[in-house]
Amino acid sequence: MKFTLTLLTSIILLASCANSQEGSQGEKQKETFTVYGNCGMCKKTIESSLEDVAGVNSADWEIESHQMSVQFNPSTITLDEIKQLIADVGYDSDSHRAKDEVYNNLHGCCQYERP
Ligand SMILES: [Cu+2]
Repeated sequence: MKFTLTLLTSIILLASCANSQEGSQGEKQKETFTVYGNCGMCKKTIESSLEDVAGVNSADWEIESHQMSVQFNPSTITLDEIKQLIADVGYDSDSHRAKDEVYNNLHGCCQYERP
């Protein structure tokens, strides 16, 4: 029984390893969506929430249009996870809402009008 479990675990590990190798071959997806915010400080906070995140190749938020453009590897990270990371630092997007206490901790000038 224990042996079977170990065998199963190694098969799963091997399979996920093969998966991530497939992903590292430069598969890229580009998405644009709305993230609510006000200023250059928001831009910094929003963009740095995706800095050094595995699977994210680029992240750019435009102050004027509130448009977030991300380029990422969909086999490493999902769009949903990306939006959640942005919500975690206090910013609402078209589908994910930041927690009130995180929003309330934003700098006064960054407390954008919530959708
Ligand atoms: Cu701001």
